[in-house]
Amino acid sequence: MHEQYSPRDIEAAAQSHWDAQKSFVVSEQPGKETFYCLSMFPYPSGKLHMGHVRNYTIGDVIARYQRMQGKNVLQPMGWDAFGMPAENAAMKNKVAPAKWTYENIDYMKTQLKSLGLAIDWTREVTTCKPDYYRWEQWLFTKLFEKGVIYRKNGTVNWDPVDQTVLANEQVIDGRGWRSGALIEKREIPMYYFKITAYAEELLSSLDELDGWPEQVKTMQRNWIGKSFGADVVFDYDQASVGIDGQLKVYTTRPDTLMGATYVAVAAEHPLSQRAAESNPAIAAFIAECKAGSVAEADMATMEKKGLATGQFVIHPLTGDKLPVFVANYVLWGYGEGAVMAVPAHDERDFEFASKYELPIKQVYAAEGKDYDASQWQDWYGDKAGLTTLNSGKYDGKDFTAAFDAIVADLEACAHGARKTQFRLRDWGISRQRYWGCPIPIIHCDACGDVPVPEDQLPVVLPEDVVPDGAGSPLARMPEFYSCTCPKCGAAAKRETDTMDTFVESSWYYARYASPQYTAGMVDPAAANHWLPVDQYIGGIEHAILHLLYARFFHKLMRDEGLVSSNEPFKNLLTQGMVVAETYYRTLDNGGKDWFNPADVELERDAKAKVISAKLKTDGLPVEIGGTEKMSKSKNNGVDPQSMIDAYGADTCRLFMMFASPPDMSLEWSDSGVEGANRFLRRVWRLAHSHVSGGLPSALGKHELNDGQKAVRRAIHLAIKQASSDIGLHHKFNTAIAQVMTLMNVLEKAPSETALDRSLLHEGLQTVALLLAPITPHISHEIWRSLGHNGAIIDAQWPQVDESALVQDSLTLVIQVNGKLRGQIEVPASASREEVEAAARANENVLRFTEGVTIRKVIVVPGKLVNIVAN
Ligand code: ANZ
Ligand code: ZN
Repeated sequence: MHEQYSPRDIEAAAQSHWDAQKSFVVSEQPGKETFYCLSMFPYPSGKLHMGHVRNYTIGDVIARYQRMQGKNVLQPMGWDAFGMPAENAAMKNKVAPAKWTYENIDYMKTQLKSLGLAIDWTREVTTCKPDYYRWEQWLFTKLFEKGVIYRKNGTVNWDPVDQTVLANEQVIDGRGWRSGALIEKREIPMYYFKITAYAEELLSSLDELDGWPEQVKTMQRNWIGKSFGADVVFDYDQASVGIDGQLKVYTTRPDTLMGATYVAVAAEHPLSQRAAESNPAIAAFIAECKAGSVAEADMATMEKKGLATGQFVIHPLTGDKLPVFVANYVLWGYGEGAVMAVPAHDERDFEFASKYELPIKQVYAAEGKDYDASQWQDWYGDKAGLTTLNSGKYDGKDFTAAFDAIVADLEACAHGARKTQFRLRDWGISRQRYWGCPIPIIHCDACGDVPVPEDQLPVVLPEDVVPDGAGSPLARMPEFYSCTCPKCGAAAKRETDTMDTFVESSWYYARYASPQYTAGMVDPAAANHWLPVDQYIGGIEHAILHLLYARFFHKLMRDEGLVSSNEPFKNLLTQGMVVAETYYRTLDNGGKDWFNPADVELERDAKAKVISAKLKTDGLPVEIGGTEKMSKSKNNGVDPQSMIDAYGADTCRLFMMFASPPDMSLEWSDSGVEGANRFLRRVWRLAHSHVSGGLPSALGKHELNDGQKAVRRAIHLAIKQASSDIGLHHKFNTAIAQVMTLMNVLEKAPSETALDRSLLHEGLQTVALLLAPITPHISHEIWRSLGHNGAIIDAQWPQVDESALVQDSLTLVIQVNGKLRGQIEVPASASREEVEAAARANENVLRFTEGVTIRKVIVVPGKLVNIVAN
């Protein structure tokens, strides 16, 4: 063991040991308990960022800990390699997305390796490679034949200048991100996964996921959005509409039907279309609605607008005539594309009715409360404790009674019916982009859409193409799209759209079980051996779509007989963000110029509080902008590589795990990193000075003196606490704090006698073992130096010796009426009565209770005694 802690050397040595031993290559071992630990795979954007490092370190700590529990641990890694950034980089640098992607993968792989992750690299999966996506295409053809995938028209953002379809995030304030042109909505044929057929199961099986954060399950539930309501049918007013007919609306609040004062329909609704024929203002309004983004978030915040169509419909219960409006807040893709508006009790209707001065009719009241339009929220949402009014025969009812009575009457006159529906839409997966998995369909004039036969898969994406931003290059490559129909042999055209990249990330976790399998998507035996994933770790930003799609795919694969479980991820850990301070100067135009923390020097007061900041290059002040998620836009990212290069992977890992619990945000701090490094140097120094005195004999059943007992107790207390912190709660930060406490004890412990040295040996061994999942390299080296032949990677997690925890005597704090009045020493085995008696006999207690009566004695075992007296 060298005197100096040199991470570069010991990390290289540990990593080559693991490589040579193939330490992390796993295979199925019947009878041995498995643990599948998976971190969300990265998009190969160029280099690792701090969020990746945090994610993969958390996963690695869990994987290594589980291995030390004696389990057969699978921890794989791969690349979510299709996607838009590669196309953008291609346009900018004139290099093919494939080349850019593969180069990034090479570099990022060396970065991941330098972190010392316990990954089975023989299972690496790269989603842009044909051996992966061919199985995605295979499943697509199967599902297409089953009708689980179908084709229909969908709405996309169309950039009329670039002549291309844009993703939602490429539309900024209604304009194309490159061209600046106003975006139009267009209807084009697309392929859809019928995820709605699984809506009920996706919802109900959330209840089985005990190992998922409640918050994530709630987000999924809301996204699936099961609602209980009714369809309500309004007859057309023949005179104003011009024809006989019926308008159907979906409502979750049929109980408020008596408060409906108008109806509103979407721009695409037949009633709007009909009105537009004779009314140019309506036609113009409809055109305006069709422009703009299709993103749902924008729909929620935009200003409510509409026009009266001049049409009326008949209220099914009162016979009143209600005006029909066309309104931009009514979505065509939801319910019936029409709403009965109840402005007194619905936020959107209230905003609309107030703007257009439409009647607002209150149909609910709380006892003793008058309706106040400015406080209408009181009447919306919270239905508990309200009763109906202004509702004729339905007056005086609570929500459920009003709901049931009104729906019963609607059903009786065939003008409505109870209905449950989901907010979840089918998943449109067609993308008019080049760098994605080709959709395996051939269009034949005679036979229609024909799935590519299995023996012609994969449909290979050419990799040497440089896109130019003007539509999909595949659509301009006859060598790609010209083909013959597999059914009739006539000339046909291959589909040139590619799949949403969420498709690849929906099943990669299953492919890892048998990544080289050539006879199918997964080898069912291997998949069922490893799945479901025991621990999945990733960012909260994937709480909805990725996790929902992966859960959906798991059920699709189950129904194909490929896996036998119902859910892919048993336990989920959503890690917090990595945040850092931001610094800026305000520019003349009001914009901000952001400076990287590395380029800023801080001035601190005596209490180390930052009082000002200046730029290193010019020495002039910069503003402090507060902590934010590390991002390019705020220029507050810290490159993990610079930290690894400067301090080594172990320091980096230790800092990440110590700075905060994994599900909380982690604030970057240079001093925190330095502190982590200092601690590792202390560990090293103690280990070095210990082993340079020669290795002691093993600790036998010796008589320990009181001081030695205290040391041994500290060792086993650290084991006990760290085991529950890591194993039960994933609180790596407090586990590390336990090791730090132990180190304080060990550094002060005497090392004169052989027994002292044996005890220190046990202590250092424990430090190495407890730190092994977190800082595996330094643990590897110290373990070796402590005289072990086997590597620490094959060692078991340490066991608590309960006898070492037993204390002969305890020191208890004594309070009188909550105020500290002294301490007593009692035998550890003392009963509650004995403790109380000792406390009452204490001279301070006697002094402070003189002249008053002791009313109560509260004993908190092991901690304190409080005497209540007055
Ligand atoms: C009357 C009413 C009264 C409503 C009230 C709400 C509160 P969720 O819960 O998301 O399922 N709605 C129905 N179809 C719509 C569409 N195509 N575009 C916009 N809004 C639509 O939403 C159901 C509610 O959303 C329905 O219940 C309807 O407004 C509205 F005090 O009907 B409600
Ligand atoms: Zn054909």
